Amino acid sequence: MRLSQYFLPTLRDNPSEAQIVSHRLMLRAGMIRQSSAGIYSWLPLGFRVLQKVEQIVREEQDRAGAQELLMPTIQPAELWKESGRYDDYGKEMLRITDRHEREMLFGPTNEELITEIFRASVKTYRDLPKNLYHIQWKFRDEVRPRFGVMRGREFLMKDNYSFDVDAAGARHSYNKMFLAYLRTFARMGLKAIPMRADTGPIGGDLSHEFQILADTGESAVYVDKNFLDVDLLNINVDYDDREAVQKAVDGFTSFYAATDEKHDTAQGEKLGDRLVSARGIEVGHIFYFGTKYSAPLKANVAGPNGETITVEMGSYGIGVSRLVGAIIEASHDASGIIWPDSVAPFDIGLVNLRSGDAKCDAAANDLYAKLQKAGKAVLYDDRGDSAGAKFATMDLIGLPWQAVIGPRGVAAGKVEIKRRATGEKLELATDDAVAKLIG
Ligand code: 5CA
Repeated sequence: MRLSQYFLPTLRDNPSEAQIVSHRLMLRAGMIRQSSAGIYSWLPLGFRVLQKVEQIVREEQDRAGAQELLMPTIQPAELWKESGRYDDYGKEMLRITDRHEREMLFGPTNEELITEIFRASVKTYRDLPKNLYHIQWKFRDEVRPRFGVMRGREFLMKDNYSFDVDAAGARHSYNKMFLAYLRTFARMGLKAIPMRADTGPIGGDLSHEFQILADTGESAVYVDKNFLDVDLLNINVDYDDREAVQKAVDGFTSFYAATDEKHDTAQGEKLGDRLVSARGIEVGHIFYFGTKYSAPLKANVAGPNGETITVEMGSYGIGVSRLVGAIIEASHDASGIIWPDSVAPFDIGLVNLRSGDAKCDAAANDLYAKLQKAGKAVLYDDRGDSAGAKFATMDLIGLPWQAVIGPRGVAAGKVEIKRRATGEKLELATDDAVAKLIG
């Protein structure tokens, strides 16, 4: 993509409304634009990152045996009356009346709707277990939307729902999601810490939140320092092996980690100076709530002896749009964003220091073509701006690699490449630079 043609409305100055670094950088890098409080448009650069994050979430869900579907954003109020949550949910729920005076709502979550889909078609224990997910926009009329996409009113969530015949099966479904979550966040370069948590309006008695440590986090959290050294990138448990999965989960939960509401001061004190008290950003939350929805909504199946079994359920959420902000909170410096390779909007930023100069243009066009041919996503700054402005833009938008073409390098047949994360620079012959950049 040539930057001269790309829609990248960057800002030079810090927008005064943004209180935290990820919000500031998302606005300055032209990733999002607010349309009303807590509601954002995703501009091309931001949308590419959102899609990358979504795809990692999708791959890890699929790997763990969940199946993707897509439910609507607008739901009928009747279902929520059946579960008893219509009144409980209060003002956070956006209630809508259609032209026929039917009560509808913009879904804040989907337990009711998925349970209705399930009960309409699954009638026997033989069809279980099932785990269904979607990635869909939610609306919660938060009292205090803030921090950009971190606490929005409209936000993108991956939510899935497991259905099992018994508690042991449901526990296995929960455990698989637990491990899938650790893998998901690790692939985005994040260390997400599973913490025992409150269940709030979703309900149930077993629940973990996945928290990223960051000073700007909304939750106070406590964690055993030793957890921070645990390798989360190489979790390779056979998801069908119930015992192995349980053992792995037991291993991760053996470290003390709790949110404020669940913090046990006595247990914390036992850790001595191993206890880290910090702030956290909740990027995921999983729940096992048994028959809380399946009982009132009558999601029953026939058992082996014709008996009626009310299915055991769990639900599992990931804040997909929030993650984009959380990744920036975890990975930035004074000059801008530093994208982990796995979620970067483009792999390489190509800077032509003297656009319009025949030799520089030829060298830049050649490198651009070669990198694209090798399957790399390249953002090519072919504009007539000053070198300083071009470097500042590249640092701000945080692509993992920068490749710089200038008159001096062209004369010597060289390209300078820079790794954004470390600042390390190498001057290489064009073919060596291509080899390095395509990895
Ligand atoms: N039904 C359950 C699980 S599917 C549920 O709704 N859980 S939740 O309320 O914890 O939300 C799941 C995730 O969505 C949270 O962990 C958080 O990362 C994200 N999230 C929740 N509220 C917001 C919000 N207002 N803005 C951005 N992300 C949010």
